[in-house]
Amino acid sequence: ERDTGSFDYASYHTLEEIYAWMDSLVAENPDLVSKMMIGLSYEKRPIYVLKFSTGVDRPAIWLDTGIHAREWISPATGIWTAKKLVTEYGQDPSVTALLNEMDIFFELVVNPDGYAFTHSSNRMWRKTRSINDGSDCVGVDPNRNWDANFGGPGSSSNPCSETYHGPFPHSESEVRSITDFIIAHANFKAMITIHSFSQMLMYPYGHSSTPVPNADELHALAKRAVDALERVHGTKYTYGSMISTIYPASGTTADWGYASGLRYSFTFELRDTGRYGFLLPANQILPTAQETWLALLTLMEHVRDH
Ligand code: ING
Ligand code: ZN
Repeated sequence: ERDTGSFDYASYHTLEEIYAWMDSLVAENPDLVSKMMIGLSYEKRPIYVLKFSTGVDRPAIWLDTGIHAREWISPATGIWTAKKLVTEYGQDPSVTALLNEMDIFFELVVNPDGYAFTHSSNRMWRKTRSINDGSDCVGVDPNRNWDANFGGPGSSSNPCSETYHGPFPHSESEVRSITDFIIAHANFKAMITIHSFSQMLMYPYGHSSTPVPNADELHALAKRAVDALERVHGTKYTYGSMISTIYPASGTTADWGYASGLRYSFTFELRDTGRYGFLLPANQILPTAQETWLALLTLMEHVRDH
C-alpha cells in the first residue's frame, strides 16, 4: 500500500503488506511515529516496533499483537489501533492528553515467521518456526517461553505440543528481542498483549492462584474496560486473573511483565467465543477494533493517572 488512508482496514493482510503499511504510517507522521528494529526472527525476518511519542523518555506503555500466528484478528486490530492513535492525536482530547504524557511502543507482529507460515502453508499454525534439536516437530509456543515460572503448569516439554515451552527461557529470538528492549528502556509502566479468541480481559498470574499485590485495582480496572467495550457493540467479555479466567499457564508474556515490575499487565482474548474461532470473518475486524479501542483507552488512561 502507498498510504495508510487507502489501506483496507477491513481485510486481513500479509506480512509484506503490514510491513509496507508501517513504513507509510511513519512517513506520513514523522513527528509522532518512528519505527525501530528490535531484532530478527528465527528465519531472519526483521522485528519492528512502532514508537508513538511526542517527547523524550516519557513513561511508556508496551502493546503487542500477533504473538500467535493464527490469531489474525490480533494484528488486524493492532493496525487499526495504530492508525487510530495518529488520527486522533491533536483531535480527540483523551488521545492527545495520553500522547502528551506517555510513549506507546507497539509491536504489531511479534511472530513474523509464524504469521508468514499461516499465509503460505498452514492457516492454523500457532508457534514460532524454530527447529527443535532431536525432534521433527517445529516451533516453540512464544507465550510459554518467558522467564516467569518457566516450565511450570500449563506448558509442555514436548516439542510436538502446541504449548511447548522451548529448551530454555527466552530461547526464541522473538521473545528475547522484547525482553532485551523492555529491560533496556526501564520506563515501562504497562504491558498489554493481545490474543484471540474467547472475549476475555485478564491480569496476572497465569501460573499461580496467589493474587498479585494490586489485584483489587486490576480487577476494578478490567471491569471498567470491559464495560466500555460492551457499550460499543454489546460484546460481552469475562475478566479476572489469567489462571481463574482461562486456565493455568506458565512462561507467559503477562506474568513476565508483571514480575519485571510492570504493575499493569493485561492480556486480551479478542472475538469471538468459538463460532468462528481463529477464522474470524474479516467483516468483524472493524467492530472488533472499535470496541477494543475503548477498553485500551480505559487501561491506558488509568496507567497515565497512576
Ligand atoms: N490463549 C492464551 C494462551 O497462550 C493465555 C491464553 C494467555 C493464558 C495468557 C495464560 C496467559 O494459551 C491463546 N488463545 O493463545
Ligand atoms: Zn494466543
